[in-house]
Amino acid sequence: MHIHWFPGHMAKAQRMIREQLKLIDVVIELLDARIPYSSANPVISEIIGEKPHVVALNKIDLAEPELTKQWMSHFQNMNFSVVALDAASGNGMKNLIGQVEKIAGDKLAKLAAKGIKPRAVRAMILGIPNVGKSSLINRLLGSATVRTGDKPGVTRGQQWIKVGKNLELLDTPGVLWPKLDDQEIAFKLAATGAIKDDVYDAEKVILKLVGLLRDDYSERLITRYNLPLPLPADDSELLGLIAARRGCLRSGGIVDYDKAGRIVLNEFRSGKLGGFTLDRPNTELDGMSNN
Ligand SMILES: Nc1nc2c(ncn2[C@@H]2O[C@H](COP(=O)(O)OP(=O)(O)O)[C@@H](O)[C@H]2O)c(=O)[nH]1
Ligand SMILES: [Mg+2]
Repeated sequence: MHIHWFPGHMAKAQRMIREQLKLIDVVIELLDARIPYSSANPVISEIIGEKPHVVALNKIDLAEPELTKQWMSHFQNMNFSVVALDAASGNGMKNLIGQVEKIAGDKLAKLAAKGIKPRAVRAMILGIPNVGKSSLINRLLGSATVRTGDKPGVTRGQQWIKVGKNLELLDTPGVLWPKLDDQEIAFKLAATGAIKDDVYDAEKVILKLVGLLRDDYSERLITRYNLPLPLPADDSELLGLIAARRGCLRSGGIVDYDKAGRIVLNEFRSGKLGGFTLDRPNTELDGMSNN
């Protein structure tokens, strides 16, 4: 499951981001609202240091609203700026810009007090793959008035996007690696699509997902696939039932577990089975060393 992130890659990514952060006033840390703990980089606080940052919970349209609220309170209680986003539809964008400008305003006021001329606030987005960084940047590009040209210090080809009155956003996000060594987290990353489908054992992930749906969301499962009660305790057997309901059969009437599994995974990821939040603030709180 860990093929894409060698220690060398991580060191390089970290070095590049640290270099860019020198130019940045505010960091936007993008997390997946379905897994705010599991989608956080393991050393994010080390990378960001003292720099002000806004935690942005993205994909709220795919999460459970009640748990998103709890996560928001959790971050607020820790004195973080936090916003809820749906970068696909653009929901929450204004709020994000407002929060970034607000916390950057404090910093600019300090600079002004030292006699430094007022200037636009510079922000950059950090997050693990697939969390929605490009979607967010495209959204903000849509509302941008000017794309400012290349400036010294920024890698060639990178630009500042002028968003709103006083905000400039680096048009290239910092790509962070996810937490790699915890199998429970790896499962959540795979199930939500943060880890590419070809680098994990799909069968295992799907069976575990089916089990999770049975244990914690049985009503949705029963309704969606019109399943008879009681649900089998065995995950494969349950997947077999779903396969039968969806007509997933190979020639000769052999159950196509693979096809049924992909249907469940896709419907889980796309919201057809409802919203899911797999990390709970109460449970994950102790592990939240990074935020
Ligand atoms: N439902 C939903 N999908 C999103 C949201 N933000 C991004 N996506 C989708 O998530 C996938 C990964 O997004 P992308 O911006 O490429 O992520 P990146 O790897 O961090 O740049 C794409 O299929 C997006 O359409 C969101 O808020 N809601
Ligand atoms: Mg991207």
